[in-house]
Amino acid sequence: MEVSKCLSLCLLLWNLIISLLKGVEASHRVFPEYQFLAATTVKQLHRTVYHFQPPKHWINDPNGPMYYNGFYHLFYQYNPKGSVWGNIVWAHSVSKDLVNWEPLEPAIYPSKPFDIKGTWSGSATIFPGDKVVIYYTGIDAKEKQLQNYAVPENPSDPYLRKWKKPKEGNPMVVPDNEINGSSFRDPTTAWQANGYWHILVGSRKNDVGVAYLFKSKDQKTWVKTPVPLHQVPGTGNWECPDFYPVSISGKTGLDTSELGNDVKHVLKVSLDATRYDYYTIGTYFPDQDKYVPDKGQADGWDGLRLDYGNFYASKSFFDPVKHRRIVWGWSNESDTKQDDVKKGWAGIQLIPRTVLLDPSGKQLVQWPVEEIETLRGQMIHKSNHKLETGKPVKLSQGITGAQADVVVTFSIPNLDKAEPFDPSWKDPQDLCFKKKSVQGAIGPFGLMVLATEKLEEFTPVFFRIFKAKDNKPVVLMCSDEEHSTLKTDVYKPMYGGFVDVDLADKKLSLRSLIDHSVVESFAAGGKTIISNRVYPTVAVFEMAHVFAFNNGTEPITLERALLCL
Ligand code: DQQ
Repeated sequence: MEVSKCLSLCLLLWNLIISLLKGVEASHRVFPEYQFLAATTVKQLHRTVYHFQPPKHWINDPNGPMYYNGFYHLFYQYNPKGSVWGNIVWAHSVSKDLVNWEPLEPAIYPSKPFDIKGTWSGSATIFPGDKVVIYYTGIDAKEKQLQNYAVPENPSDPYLRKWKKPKEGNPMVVPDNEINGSSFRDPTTAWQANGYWHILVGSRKNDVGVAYLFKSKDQKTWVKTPVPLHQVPGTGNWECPDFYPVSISGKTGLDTSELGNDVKHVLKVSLDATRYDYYTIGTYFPDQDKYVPDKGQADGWDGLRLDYGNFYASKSFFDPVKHRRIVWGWSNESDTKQDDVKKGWAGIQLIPRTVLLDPSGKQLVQWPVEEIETLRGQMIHKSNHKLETGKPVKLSQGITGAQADVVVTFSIPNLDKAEPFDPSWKDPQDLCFKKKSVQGAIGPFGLMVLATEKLEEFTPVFFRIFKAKDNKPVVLMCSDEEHSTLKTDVYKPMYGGFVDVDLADKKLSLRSLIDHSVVESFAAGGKTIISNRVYPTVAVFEMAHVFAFNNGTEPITLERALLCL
């Protein structure tokens, strides 16, 4: 074996071991004993109030989100028979506002030889003339993964309740000899360029993660290009690829087929081995069927992530009403399978986020859709509060912090005191670990959410600020689940990500969406995001509080805090 191949295989194995040690669940693991165990009761304690959840049972990937004929549609992977992964169908809900959802009957389920063992993830495309088509992965009787299509039975039904899988043209794409038929799935939304329609399908060639590119003139007969659109050695299987344009100068999202000088492209892949969503920003050359990440964009395990916490298998779509691109991501449970069966449910979709290119051009920024703000009721304001070392300040005076939208701005008077940053600290998650019990100069400071009065349980989301050799600040965002619950049998990771800000105004903002067992935190206007799934036992309902804290030696001011319920 060539040295480089051997090295990347070793890297893949090593990363797999790390993932397992970190508690990441292998994909598509079947728990036969629970798969058909329908829930008789549904436990409310950790159920969310304003996140997307069906009334019961298991959910995973968001599928085929779109806006069509007055409704937002969300399909998702669902087990109608139990609270673990299995028996997967495309469940379906519609909404007028992305907040209130109406459940409909499953849209796509195993019924044909080309999907008899499963209807897995995929995307929706609205072709010219308002022609809606869903591309999805079917599992055949031999467990081979095929790409199929489905169309509405009645396109003038705004609910698009019933879907058919036409005989003609199905299965749509079967794996050829080059393709690994057991890792070939999750077709993207189609886009048009150079007179052809294009889709990507995620896959791997041994340890090389691959996005195969298929082209079609008629949207039905697809031909694989000689070279994949993109591939990266050592990254393992690529699931749920997403490929879309972002505007360099604009503040609006772009339709999937948009091209031009003002456009960059984003390639997002969900890495099966780590269960995180990574992306690069780059240039798409439609005439060469090639995508090249920009210089400096790490391509793979060290790459940018849409979310540095519990978020996977995301999918975006263009909303023509508000001219925005919206991304949905799935957040898995991190309790035990037995807990999930007892709860009668597992999995949520995180709040949909608008996604734009950051003005730096180096990363994306995401922000909860504005509709979520219509849920705001009672508000509590606090301003100009000095956060003294070791003296947390309660923000949720007199109200519950179990479901809240918290927006805070910290100001950091003295950046000069920041500790030096060691350039060998490449991995933010490791750095959060390394500094776990270290009092810094600037930080840790941030929020403690889902916290009991006496802090027996709490989930901290916080910053540490360092100073690089050129005196530029390096901002680290962490979240440590160790004290999130008194329960001992749940996965309690430490998450971390760097936040690319220059702190010229000496201010750093944080927004946390708290909803009983989920906390989604957006730093610096959505440059870095960490989502947690946590299971407090005492910090629940009226007993859940929100604190601002500073455990660094240097003073921090809580300049503005807004807590809305
Ligand atoms: N989940 C689906 C697959 C996809 C994976 C099956 C990602 O199509 O690759 O439920 O979570």
